[in-house]
Amino acid sequence: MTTPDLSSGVSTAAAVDEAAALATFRTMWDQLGAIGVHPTGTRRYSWTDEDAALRRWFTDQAASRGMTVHTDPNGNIRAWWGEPADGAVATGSHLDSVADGGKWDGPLGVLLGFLAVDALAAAEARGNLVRARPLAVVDYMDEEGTRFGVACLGSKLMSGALDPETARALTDGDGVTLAAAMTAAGADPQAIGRDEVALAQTGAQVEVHIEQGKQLVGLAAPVGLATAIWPHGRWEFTFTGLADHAGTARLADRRDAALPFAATVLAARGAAQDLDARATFGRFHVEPGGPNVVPAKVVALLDARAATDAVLADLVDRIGRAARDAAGDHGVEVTVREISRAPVVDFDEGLRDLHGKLAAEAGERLPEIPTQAGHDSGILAAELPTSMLFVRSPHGISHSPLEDAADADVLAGLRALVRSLAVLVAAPQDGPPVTGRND
Ligand code: HGY
Ligand code: MN
Ligand code: MN
Repeated sequence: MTTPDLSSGVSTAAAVDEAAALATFRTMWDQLGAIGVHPTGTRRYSWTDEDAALRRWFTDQAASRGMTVHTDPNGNIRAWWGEPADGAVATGSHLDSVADGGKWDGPLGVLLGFLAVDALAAAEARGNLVRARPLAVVDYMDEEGTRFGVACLGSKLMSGALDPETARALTDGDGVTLAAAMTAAGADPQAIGRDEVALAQTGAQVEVHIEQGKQLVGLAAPVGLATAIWPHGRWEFTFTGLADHAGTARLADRRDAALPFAATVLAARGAAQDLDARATFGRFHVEPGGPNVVPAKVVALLDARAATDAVLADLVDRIGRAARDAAGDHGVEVTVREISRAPVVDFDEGLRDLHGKLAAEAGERLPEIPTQAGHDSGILAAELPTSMLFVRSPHGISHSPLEDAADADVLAGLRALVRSLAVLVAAPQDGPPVTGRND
């Protein structure tokens, strides 16, 4: 395993004017905060008016830095510092959100990507950085999967992990397909799919993200380095019973679809507890949905995650069995359908080694931590070297308006990003920006 030469003045190339960076961060933050933010939380969903506003904000940020913007066929948008070329370095994250989410999950990585360009451009102007390859700040399309149910849509399409035909047919809560939503937004759904150009142009990717837990609080560290992502996925459970009168139908005669669903929610919690895993039914709907009608149908999405692929399989199997048993007890039918599944991800050892060495040289701590959250960098790890830097979240709460980060921790994340990008963009063009992939 090798990493780029660190002997050539990384500290001068990676110097950050922290007061200026913080001022810029606040301005960008305020502009972004005007888009899709409601009293109950952030709602930024793919291919909506808010999504278009986010893209305009991104384009304006790029233009103000003299960067050119390209949107790839999968709707991922890149701001280029330098001419697009194979083997470029990428950073960034996503601007979409969960339903009534926070402001940090995703945007932090995009904002710090632009701030990193500011710092590196200043270093170049001082003569402290000789850039050998371009840098792209990326906003990946629909990371959360809030609208169409499948997470990391942009990176899964880009890498070929999701079949384009399947993707085009995904529907939102109103029955609008991804294809129709893209068309309405002026994009071409027929062009989606594995993108050899974007893959070749992404020589390595470093993503900064808010930590979505309390590991860094426990470690008293402002920034951490991701080691691995737990395997995870989504499964649709459909319970089908029979509608009847909520007053006159005798209990013994009912085929109430909500009953086995309720039992399955509890069983999922028990199985997750037993296996030290996670299982959540966060989205479900009841049909016909009348207050005085026995539920005829419940359609529910299970989000399940575990430390290994085998434990995840066991977890989903246990929950499926519990659903079938409970359905049988209540005269209800149940079907289980896998919507998506991502295997375990081990982030690139060459990049991890680079981040660790640079942190040590700078005298800063960079503890290594695994995560249970999914990310575009996890999807792309199957194709190219990727890594993730996590910024401490003071309460550990995420996918909630309570998401937060302290200024000092944001700046620590920026320093960690800039010193790594300074090395990567200076890496000679006759090879990859970093070697030591996990293959
Ligand atoms: O759901 C996730 O793990 C991520 O935050 N998209
Ligand atoms: Mn998220
Ligand atoms: Mn995220």
